[in-house]
Amino acid sequence: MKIGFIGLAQSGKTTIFNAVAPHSQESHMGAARMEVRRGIVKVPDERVWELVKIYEPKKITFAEIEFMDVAGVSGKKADTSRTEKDIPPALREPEVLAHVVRVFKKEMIPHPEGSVDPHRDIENVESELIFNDFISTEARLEKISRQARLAGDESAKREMKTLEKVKQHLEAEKPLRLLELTPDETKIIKGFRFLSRKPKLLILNVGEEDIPRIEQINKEYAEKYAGKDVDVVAICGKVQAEISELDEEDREEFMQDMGITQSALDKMIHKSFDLLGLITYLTGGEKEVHAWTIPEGTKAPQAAGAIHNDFEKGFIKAEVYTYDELVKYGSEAEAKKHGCLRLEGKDYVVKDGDFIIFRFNV
Ligand SMILES: Nc1nc2c(ncn2[C@@H]2O[C@H](COP(=O)(O)OP(=O)(O)OP(=O)(O)O)[C@@H](O)[C@H]2O)c(=O)[nH]1
Ligand SMILES: [Mg+2]
Repeated sequence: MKIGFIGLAQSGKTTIFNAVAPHSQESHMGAARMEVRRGIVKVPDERVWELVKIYEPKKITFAEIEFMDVAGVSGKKADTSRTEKDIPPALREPEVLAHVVRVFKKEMIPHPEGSVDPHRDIENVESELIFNDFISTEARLEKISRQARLAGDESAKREMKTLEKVKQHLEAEKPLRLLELTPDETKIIKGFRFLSRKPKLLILNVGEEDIPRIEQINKEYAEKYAGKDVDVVAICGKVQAEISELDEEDREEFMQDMGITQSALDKMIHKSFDLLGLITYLTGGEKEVHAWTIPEGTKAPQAAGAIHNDFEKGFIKAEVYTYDELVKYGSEAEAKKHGCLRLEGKDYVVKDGDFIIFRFNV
């Protein structure tokens, strides 16, 4: 999974990126020549450590998330001279757009709009995403309308029809997250990677002085903005960056002193998993304990496919324990004795926290 930080200049994107992904690399993107920093982070998961105690494996593999410091927005929406080429390609890459919103005051640090106004910025960036999608849609429509007319190309006609629907929605200044599409239409527009269709996480970057009120602020904004494919997380980027530089032991104490209950990384990962409808199942043995990420609703054979194609193709059955029961009894054998082993077939929908042994045939 990829999470991309976007937001206005000086809103704290890099500060927060550094806090959650301290070991990152810089890379340059082709045409737009925009610098994008990337950092891969292991998804913290207590369950993995508990399984490690049981199996003492040679290898431990956590789920991973890639964070990207993309920037890429200006908060200027209807810039009529903008064309498809001005939209940074890196914006298309992430599955979740994390919009860093400046809430911290700090007069010394300039704001591109001359004043701190989080609600204005949230609306402007949303409008910009919508406008960018509008540009992409128009550009594509122009290109294929000729094709549809001249060659009587059926698939071009279908695409046009869907894009007209998309365009109308965007003209009404609504994000594509809110547009109902049929499975066919969804397939047609998938390749465009529309920006206003991506789940969005509003990251409220609050000042140090607001930490005591952070839950309250989170709630206020969530009431206004959270909804279909949008969620809100309030954090203090500056303090989170300081926390990330501390040793494990000092970290806990510092967080307690500051009145911070959960790290920014935990909050963001948790909400992003929810936005994308992702869950985790676990496998384990002497060789390896491994956390696997799959979309909610995935059936056993496809879940097995996350490990290897052959597991999916040759799927016979899944032996499933819940994580809780396995840890409670301390071993597969004990859990089995207590009747906790389930044999599941190809229609079984895998649950978050399932511990699975796949039986397959190749
Ligand atoms: N007081 C305070 N300052 C912050 C906070 N977050 C970021 N800053 C400061 O704001 C300034 C801009 O932060 P950056 O993280 O560089 O912002 P950015 O969004 O990456 O900026 P650009 O890459 O230039 O667009 C820096 O001086 C940070 O120290 C915060 O939570 N509190
Ligand atoms: Mg930056």
